[in-house]
Amino acid sequence: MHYNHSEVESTWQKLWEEHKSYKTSKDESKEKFYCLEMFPYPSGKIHMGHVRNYAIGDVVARYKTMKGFNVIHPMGWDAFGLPAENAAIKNKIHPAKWTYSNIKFMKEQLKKLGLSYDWDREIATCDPEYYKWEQLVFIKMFEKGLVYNKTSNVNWCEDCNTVLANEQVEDGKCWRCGNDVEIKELDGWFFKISEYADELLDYTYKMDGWPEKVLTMQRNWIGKSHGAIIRFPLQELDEPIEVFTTRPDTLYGANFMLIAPEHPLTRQLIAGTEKEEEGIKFINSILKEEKISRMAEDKEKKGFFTGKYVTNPMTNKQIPIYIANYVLMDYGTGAIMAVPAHDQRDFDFAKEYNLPITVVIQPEGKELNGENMEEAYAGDGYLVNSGKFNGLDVETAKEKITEYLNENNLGEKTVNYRLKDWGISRQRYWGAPIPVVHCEKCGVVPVKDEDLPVELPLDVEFTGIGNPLESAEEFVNTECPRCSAPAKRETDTMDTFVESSWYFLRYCSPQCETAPFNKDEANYWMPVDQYIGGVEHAIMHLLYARFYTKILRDLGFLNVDEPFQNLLTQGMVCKETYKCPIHGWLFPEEVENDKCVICDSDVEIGRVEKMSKSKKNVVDPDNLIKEYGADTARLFSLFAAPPDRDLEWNQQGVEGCYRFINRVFRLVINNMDLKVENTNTEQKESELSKELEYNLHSTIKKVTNDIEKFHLNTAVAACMEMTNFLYQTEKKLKTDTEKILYLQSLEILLKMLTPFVPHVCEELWGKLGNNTFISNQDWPSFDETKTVKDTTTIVVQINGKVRANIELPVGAQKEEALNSAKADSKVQKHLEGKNLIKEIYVPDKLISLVVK
Ligand code: ANZ
Ligand code: ZN
Repeated sequence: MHYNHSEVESTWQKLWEEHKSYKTSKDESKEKFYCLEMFPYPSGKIHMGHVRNYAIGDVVARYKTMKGFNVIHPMGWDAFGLPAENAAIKNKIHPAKWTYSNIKFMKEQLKKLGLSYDWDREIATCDPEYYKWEQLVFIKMFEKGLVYNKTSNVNWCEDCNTVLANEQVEDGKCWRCGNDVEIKELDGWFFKISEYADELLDYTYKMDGWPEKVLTMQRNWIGKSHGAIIRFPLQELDEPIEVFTTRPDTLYGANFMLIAPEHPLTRQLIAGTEKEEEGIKFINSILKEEKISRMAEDKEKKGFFTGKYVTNPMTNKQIPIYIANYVLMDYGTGAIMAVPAHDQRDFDFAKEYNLPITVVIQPEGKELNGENMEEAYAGDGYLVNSGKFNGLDVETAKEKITEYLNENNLGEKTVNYRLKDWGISRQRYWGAPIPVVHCEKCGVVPVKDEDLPVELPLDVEFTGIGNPLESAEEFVNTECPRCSAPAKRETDTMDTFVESSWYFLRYCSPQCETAPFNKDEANYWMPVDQYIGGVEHAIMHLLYARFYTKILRDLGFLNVDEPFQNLLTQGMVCKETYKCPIHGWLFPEEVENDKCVICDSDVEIGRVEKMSKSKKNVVDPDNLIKEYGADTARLFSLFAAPPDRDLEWNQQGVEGCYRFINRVFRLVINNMDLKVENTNTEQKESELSKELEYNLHSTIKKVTNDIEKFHLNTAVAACMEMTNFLYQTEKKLKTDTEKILYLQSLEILLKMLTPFVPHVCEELWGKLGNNTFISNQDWPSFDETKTVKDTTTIVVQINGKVRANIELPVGAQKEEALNSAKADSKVQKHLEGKNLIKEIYVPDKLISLVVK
C-alpha cells in the first residue's frame, strides 16, 4: 500500500473540521492550559519561520490535550500596520481589502499544516469590534491620567512617514525598514509605562519561566539606576543647574560640568554673549547627529565652552560649563558633573580640552595621580581630596555625601530609569483611531463610550503624502462631545503594538459585546501557560504586553499581574546564500557548478543566513507541503534543531523526514493484520517480550521528558529509534504476549508521534482498527520499573578481537561474568588448547581475555 500524503492530509483536515476536534471545551474538572503562538501579520503568505513557530506550538497544544489538560489554542491576525497602506499607495488596492484577502489566503495555508487551532476564536485586530475596546481602554487610561499628550522630540522615520517609539529604534535605525531615524519635534500621545517601571522590573526577578536572556534585555531596557540629583549654583541664573549622578561619592572630583545641546538652559547661558553665534552653530551641528551614536563609548567627544561657570558645592571652586555631544537631554536631567578621573568619557573629554583631572578615589595599594593617568579609574577604593569624607569607602561615601547634600538642600537621593513613556501616536491611516476630539473651547475631549468605535473611514485617498485621515473631511469634522461646538477629530492612529498587547485576552471571549473580554473567562484562562515566538520581540512586544496587562488589571478588567507564564523564543530558520560578484544575491536555480548562470562568474557560497526575500534564500512552505506533505514540513522544522536554536535548512534533512514517515507507514501496514491466536496469558515471559517491554516503557519515558523540556528534536529521534527496533523485531514474534506487546508498541508509537505528524498518525490509527481520533487519545504512561534494563550486553574479546556478545544481569560481578563468558560456545572454541594468561573485566561492558 502506498502512502499518499496529500490525500491523507486533506481527508483528516476535513474530518477534524467537521468534528470540531479542536474546539475549546471548558471542562472545569480539568486543569487549564493556554498555549499561544505569536499571531502573524497578514503580509500575504506564510514563511518557514511561521511554520516552525506554529509547529512547535502545535506539539505543545496537542501533547497537553493528550495529557488531559483543558487546552485553549487560538489563532488570529495582527492586521493593522504599514505594509497594507504602502500596498494601497502602490497598487491602488484598499488596505482593508488587501488585509482581508491576505488573511483568507494565509488561513488556508495554516489549515493545510494541520494545526490544532480553535478557529471559532479567530480575531483580526483591524476589525472595529476589536479596536473599539482598545479605544475604550484608551479613554479609561486618559481619565486616570495614564495617557497624555505632549510636544516633544520624537524619533521619526522618513521612509515610513511616521513616529517610532524608543523601543522601535534599533541602533539608530527603524525596526521596520532599516532607514536612519531622525529627531523631530512633534505633538503626540504617550502611555505612562514609566509609572510601571518598578513593577515591570521587580517581576523580572520572579518570572522563572522566561529565558534569562530576555529578562536581562528587559532589565537593561528599563535601566534603573540609583543615584542623586545634585544642584550646582551659578551666579548669572536664579536657579541652580541640576545633574543626575550615580556617583555622588566623586563630587569633589567634578572638575567641569557638561550640558546637553537640547537643555533649556543651554541657549540662555550663551544668549547675548560673544559666544552666542558660534554656540548656536555648535548646538545645531550636534542636533543633526543621531542620539544613539552620540552616546557611543568610542565616539569623538565634542564640546563647546559656554564662557560660564558653576560652583562645585563641595570645593566651592568655579568649574566651567561646556555643551557636550555625549550628554543627552532625555536621560537624567540632561546635565552632568564630569569626573574625569573616574569616568572614561569625561576623561577623554578632559584630555581633548585640556581640563584638570583630580583623583578622588584611591584604589587599595596604588597611588593614582591625575597628571599621568592613562585612563579613568572606575573601580573601588577609598576617598582622597574629599575634605571631611577622606578615607571612606565608595559605598559609605555615596551615603554620607548624599546625606550632607540633603541636609544642606544641595541635592537628594533619586532613582533614574532609562525607560521612557511609550509614544503611541502614528501619523498613518491603517491603525486604530485615537478616540479624542480637539475643541477650541474645551481642549482635548475624549469620545463618549457610547459613540465607540471611532471607525476608520474607508473612503479615503492614498496619495503617499501625509496622513490620508487629515483630508477625510467627514471624519475630521465633528462636534465636541462636551459642548457640541464644531470640533476636529484626532487624526493620529495607535501604534499597532497596542493591538498586540492584549489580543491574547480577547481570545478568551472573542465575541464578548459588553467589554474588551469577559472577566471570568480571562481570569480562568490567564496567564498564558506557554507563549512561543521570535526573540526579536524581547523588548517591544513582550514589554508592552506586560505593561498593558497591568494597566487592564488596574482598570479592573482582570486579576492577573503577568500575561505569560512560560516563554520560549524559537531560533531563526536559515539557509545557505549565493552571491555573484556582478549580479549580487542569486537564487539556487541561478547557480550551476558554482558559477552564475547569467555571467559565468564564480559564485561565492555565502554564509548561512536568516531566510529573507532580499537574500534569495527562502523556501516556500506551499511547495514543500505539495511535494512532501504537511507532516514532513512539520517534522523537519521540529527535528532539524532544538526549538530555541537557529535551524539550518537542508534538503537531505527534509527527505530524511519524508522517508521516516513512509517507514512508519509501512511498518504499521505490514503488521496491522498481526493476529493473536489464543490469548494465552499464562505464557512464560520470553526474552523478546522483556525487550519489547523495556523498549516501550523507556521510549515513552524519554519522549515524555523530552517534550516537557522542549527537547523536541531528541523526542523525535527516540521515536525513530523505536521504529528501527520494531523493524528489527517484526520477524521474530512468536508468542501471544510478544504479539500483544508489539501491537501495543505500534499504537503507542503512533500516539507519541501524533503531536508531530498528526495526519499520518490518524490514518494509521484507523488502519489498526480504531474508529476514534488519535488526537483525542490519552498520552501513554510508563511504568518506571520497566524502564530499566535488567540485563546488558557484554562484549567478549580474545586477544583484542571480538568473539562473542553475552547477556548478563546489570552489575554482574567479575567471577560470574567470566564464568558465563567461558561457557559460551564461541568463546570456548577460541580457548581450546590455549593458555589463559590474562582476564580483564570492565563491568557491564567488556571482557577481554589474552591467551597463548
Ligand atoms: C558623575 C560620575 C562619576 C558618573 C563617575 C559616572 C562615573 P547610568 O549608570 O547608566 O544610570 N549621565 C547622567 N546623565 C547623563 C546624560 N543625560 N547623558 C550622558 N551621561 C549622563 O549612568 C549614570 C551616569 O551617567 C551618571 O553618573 C553620569 O555620570 C552619566 F566616576 O556622574 B556620572
Ligand atoms: Zn468643546
